[in-house]
Amino acid sequence: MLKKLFGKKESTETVAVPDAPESVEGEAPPALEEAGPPESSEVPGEEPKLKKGFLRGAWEATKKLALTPVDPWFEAVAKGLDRTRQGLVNQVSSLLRLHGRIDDSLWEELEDILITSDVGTAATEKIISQLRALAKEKKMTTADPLLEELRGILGDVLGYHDEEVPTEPVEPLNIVSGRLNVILMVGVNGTGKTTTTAKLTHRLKGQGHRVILAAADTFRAAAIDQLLVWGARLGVDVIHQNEGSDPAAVVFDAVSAAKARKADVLIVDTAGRLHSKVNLMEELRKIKRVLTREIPDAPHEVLLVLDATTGQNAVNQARTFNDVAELSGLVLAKLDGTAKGGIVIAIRQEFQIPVKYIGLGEKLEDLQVFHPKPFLAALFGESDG
Ligand SMILES: Nc1nc2c(ncn2[C@@H]2O[C@H](COP(=O)(O)OP(=O)(O)OP(=O)(O)O)[C@@H](O)[C@H]2O)c(=O)[nH]1
Ligand SMILES: [Mg+2]
Repeated sequence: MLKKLFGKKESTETVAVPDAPESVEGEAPPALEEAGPPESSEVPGEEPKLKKGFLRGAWEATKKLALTPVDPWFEAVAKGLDRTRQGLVNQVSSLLRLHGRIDDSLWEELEDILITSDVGTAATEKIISQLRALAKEKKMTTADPLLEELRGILGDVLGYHDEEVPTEPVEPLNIVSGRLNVILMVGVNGTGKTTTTAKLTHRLKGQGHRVILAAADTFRAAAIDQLLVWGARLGVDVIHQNEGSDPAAVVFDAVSAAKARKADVLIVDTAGRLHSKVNLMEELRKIKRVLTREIPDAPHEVLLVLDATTGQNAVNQARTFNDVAELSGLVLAKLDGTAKGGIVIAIRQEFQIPVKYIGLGEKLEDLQVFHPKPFLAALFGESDG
């Protein structure tokens, strides 16, 4: 969709995301474009002060868009995880049914399904050994009951214990009223940082927060424009400088602007690549230093956005970023684009850092709070958990 919004500009400048997988790059434009005429409340009423030219065109384009109705939490997660349900749980369930007996070849085939669904070797080993122990302990003769046991074990790995589960998503962010809350979005290129920034802004605005964005990805002019377009569409200010400028300087400006405009939340969109030879991690440290100098307890959240379709790479990225950036949470974007949503299980097994959100599509509404209950319900094809 953004590519379409960028229209002419894209033909002269590369805005493609190099590492984004084919399935996502080639995806149909989001429903925003397909939808009919907007209802007046769905497009920010106040026209922003945009310079003429491409951004003006992009703003005009947003006027034609309408937001699709928001699915309730469980349904939205179920829709987004449809491919994983088919790829993981349906496969396991057929295997157990068709195989019938519990023997070594069953464990091998089960292991294959888990590994190919990106559950990861550590979690797979744990799951198989626990299943084997349970099968022995309960003297199981047929494989069928293992599905229910698998659900229980996945629940343990995901941290689901039967404590009371909210029926509505509760925002998992460290946001305190009466202060400027700063959220730093990090991740390698193409994982979904900017889109997640827009989706998060949409959520927080919907809860009445005053949000400001900082375009600290100065690597490409198109990256700045991308955020400006989202900002125009969401009706929030985007603090930006020119392509190639120092991201830390943008952040400094953004903090001043956010304080002056009495914003509740400042979300900083950062680059996945840099112009200079400066190490990405060094750059992030510098951004963090500026933030902490201006607001001692900032950033209040450091969210690493991972592309769920990249499997083991996502696990490695989480490791690398966590070493330098003191992550407060993970966002697993593009879960809708893969049958390998088992990556959530691998990540949960491997890291103490919570998965706070999951990205389930390209539309503003497609960011959902991660909670094991709707996640498991979606995986096991249950309507309400
Ligand atoms: N299907 C799907 N696509 C997504 C999701 N999140 C992001 N995308 C798409 O992934 C592509 C890259 O997203 P961006 O938000 O530009 O990624 P980025 O991390 O900001 O990329 P750079 O700025 O180049 O580092 C875009 O085409 C997005 O629409 C998601 O949850 N599901
Ligand atoms: Mg970006």
